[in-house]
Amino acid sequence: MKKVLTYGTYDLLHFGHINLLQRAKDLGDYLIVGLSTDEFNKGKNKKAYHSFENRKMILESIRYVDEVIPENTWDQKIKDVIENDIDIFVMGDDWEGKFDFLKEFCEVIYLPRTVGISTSKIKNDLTLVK
Ligand code: C2G
Repeated sequence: MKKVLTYGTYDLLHFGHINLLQRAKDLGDYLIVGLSTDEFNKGKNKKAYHSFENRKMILESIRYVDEVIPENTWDQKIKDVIENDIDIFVMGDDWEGKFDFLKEFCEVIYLPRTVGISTSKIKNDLTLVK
């Protein structure tokens, strides 16, 4: 069984997220998502609209996602790759090169981001709605 791992905040879920998850799952048989906790997001200067528990429940309902684990720190990835016996690590290419240190442990693939959508765009556009 080929296991795939990716990470993210996945707040205000949109089609860019789904495109990433679908392509990640297509690379293997089992997809694990490391979901950023609310605490970890503070370090990313991100404040998710939905709590970790609600973002986790939403992700777990997606057909491409097989398991969701918490992302608490930047440096848990090697441990996660080893402990979960991961074959392929996947991220959108806004992270191109940032996780190449994982190449020692698994394949690393950066997938093209979906253009024209992001959680911050959604938030911004909503402030413009009368
Ligand atoms: N993404 C995408 N296209 C978009 C928006 C997002 O492909 N239009 C991808 C991102 O590249 C990422 C995933 O969807 O792979 C989740 O995006 P975010 O929730 O914004 O994740 P991020 O805050 O980048 O967290 O340790 C890594 C971090 O946790 C990544």
